[in-house]
Amino acid sequence: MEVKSQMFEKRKYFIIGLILACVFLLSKVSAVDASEIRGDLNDDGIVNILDFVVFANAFGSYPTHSRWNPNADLDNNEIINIVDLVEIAKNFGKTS
Ligand SMILES: [Ca+2]
Ligand SMILES: [Ca+2]
Repeated sequence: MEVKSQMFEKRKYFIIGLILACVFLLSKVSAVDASEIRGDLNDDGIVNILDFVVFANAFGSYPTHSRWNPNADLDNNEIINIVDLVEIAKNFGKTS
């Protein structure tokens, strides 16, 4: 059970990394016009890898879940999923 859980965690982070790489590359060719930084989950003024760590910890959670983080729910649909990840990736590297 424990080994299975660890394998799931590793696979989850691998998939998130793969998606991030794809989205990051796609964001390089599309213009992003945002007046504020969406995706700065730790509120340090820049969207970087630390925000992805915050996101990864909340990934798959919902309001009553123990890992729920409302800051990571960028589309306010009460679940932390790939749509929220795309919003973070779009603003990767931006500063306030
Ligand atoms: Ca940040
Ligand atoms: Ca969401």
